[in-house]
Amino acid sequence: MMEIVLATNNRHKLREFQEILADRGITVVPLSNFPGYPQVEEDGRTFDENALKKAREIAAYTGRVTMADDSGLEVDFLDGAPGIFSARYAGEGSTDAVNNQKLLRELAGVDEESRGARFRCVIALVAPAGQERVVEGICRGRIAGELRGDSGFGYDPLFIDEHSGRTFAEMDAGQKNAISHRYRAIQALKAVLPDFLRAEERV
Ligand code: ITT
Repeated sequence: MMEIVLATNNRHKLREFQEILADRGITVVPLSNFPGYPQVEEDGRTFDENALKKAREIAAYTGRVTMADDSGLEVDFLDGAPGIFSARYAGEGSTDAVNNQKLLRELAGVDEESRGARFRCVIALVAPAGQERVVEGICRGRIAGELRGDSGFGYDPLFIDEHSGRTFAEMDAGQKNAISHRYRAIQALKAVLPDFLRAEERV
């Protein structure tokens, strides 16, 4: 059984990783197992930079193979915003509800065809000895005109999956986790893992 530390403070991400990786021989180890872990400042300019920074600092602290997820919503009409600022779109420390209200305001009066968006998830995998991989997953959809559904987190009540027409918050966890950007990034992660682990054995 392979153990990988997940460098996140977001309990929703933790649960999604655990569910998506449940039967795959990979145990997701939460940061809470490492009291005193550093708070990583997300000052990168891209998802890749932020994911790598989080994974590197936590791998160095724990001495364990670590992965980090940097993710967000990119809205076409807003030229990719909120992007890397998704968690703090309406200001530092803002809640999901306030971020969603801001997004609705920014898109007020924009018609349905122009409300395209994508969720993006970048995962960095880092070993303490220095090996690194970066993978990503995206999921296309569009932004609803009002909040719909109450499962999930973040922008889920506003993100309409283009195939089902339902928002992520109108799906149960199993349905979201079978199609989401995070699911796709984790599939890409699994594809690079054997080679990564073989190289670790040689370290
Ligand atoms: P960590 O950095 O500790 O992992 P965080 O929540 O700050 O936690 P990010 O910096 O990657 O993580 O910001 C991700 C934000 O993007 C998140 O807070 C949501 O607003 C949004 N987001 C990402 N994935 C999402 C999803 O599956 N559903 C809804 N919103 C999502």
